[in-house]
Amino acid sequence: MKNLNKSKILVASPLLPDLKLFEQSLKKIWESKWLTNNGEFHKKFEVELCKYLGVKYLSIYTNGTLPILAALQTLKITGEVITTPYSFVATTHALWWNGIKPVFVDIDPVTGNLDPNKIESAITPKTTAILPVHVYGNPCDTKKIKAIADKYGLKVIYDAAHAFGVKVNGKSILKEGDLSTLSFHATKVFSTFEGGALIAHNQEIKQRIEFLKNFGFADEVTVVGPGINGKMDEARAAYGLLNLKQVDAAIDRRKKVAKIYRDELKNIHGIRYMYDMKGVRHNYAYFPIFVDEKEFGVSRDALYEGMKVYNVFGRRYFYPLISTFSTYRGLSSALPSNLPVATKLADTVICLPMHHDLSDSDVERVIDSIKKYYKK
Ligand code: T4K
Repeated sequence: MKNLNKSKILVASPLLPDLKLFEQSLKKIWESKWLTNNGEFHKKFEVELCKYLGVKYLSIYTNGTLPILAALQTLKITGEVITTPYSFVATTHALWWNGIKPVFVDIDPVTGNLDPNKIESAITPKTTAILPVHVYGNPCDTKKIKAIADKYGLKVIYDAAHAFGVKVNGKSILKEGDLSTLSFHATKVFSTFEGGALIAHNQEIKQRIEFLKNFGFADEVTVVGPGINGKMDEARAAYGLLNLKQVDAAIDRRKKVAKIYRDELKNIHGIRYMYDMKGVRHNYAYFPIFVDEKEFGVSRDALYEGMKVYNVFGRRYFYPLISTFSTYRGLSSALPSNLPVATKLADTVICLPMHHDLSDSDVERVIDSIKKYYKK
């Protein structure tokens, strides 16, 4: 292959602001000697994020896992929560750390999201909430989920870690549910090294979130609840402010990469990919393909390992399923027979390299590395 022995192409690459501009921000932080605890950059970053995302109440966090933990605390969720096994393990761990029993429900094969038609049969008297994930940035069927939640009096918390900037018919997906969470990890569409956010819909809830994010302090001498330290520091808030200015261009480039992948892979039998959804402004956070071994010619794992020979490093997000990990596999809802669609997606998925920094020739090399194994 012509591209053999070239540099590594990784599944993700961080969105980096101009270093000189970041140095200027750091200089200001040095001069102010104010490093964390709701400083000027932090305040400004929250305001600008609200504007960009089209939401009213948002709290930034030091990573994307803490907002899920904090969302469950904020709404005082207990008992059982219905969730997806097809996600990053942080989603379910947040329930476990809160002493909540996860109840896994199967997913929709087209979007990879929790299948709303399977939720009702998993509801028990102990169910208090639903925790879906907009996986790969694909919006969940929020209408159906809301109808079920309203019928049974359940809360809905969306893990929107992948859904930065995603809109449905012009409306931010983050406005759905009772609360939504974001991740700004280095591998995400929008990044602050590590970081995240919790999105609320009214001032009262936002205030509770603020207390809980700062150890429960309401003032110097009053602790109103069992809070944690979820605060983001000034350096990362400054970094985020700079990245906000270039995230749209990054999403545009991702969209172009997705188009090339789709055009080039459409005639390869045994490779399925996901399509844009009607009325959705996607962010192209990931580009998953699903390998049908019989049609394609080699197994998913053979392709995954084989691509590495050409220095192309995809990832099998989300394999293994969360429900197969030792903490969860004893749960009755974790039985593979309860999760046939999720099991199939997990067993066949490869997320191809997808980021703003891929050149056309990088994308071509990824495609070549797949074609190399076609019908082998
Ligand atoms: N909910 C959902 C649905 C999530 O997907 C996640 C995180 C969370 C919640 C929790 O949010 P955080 O607490 O993480 O903010 C990565 C990320 O660590 C994780 O944030 C993400 N989901 C998950 C899907 O992917 P790994 O273990 O696959 O990352 P790693 O270190 O293997 O990196 C992946 C690729 O990115 C590598 O090929 C190298 C490249 N990379 C990585 C880093 C860290 C870079 O180019 N630069 C970097 O700085 O989990």
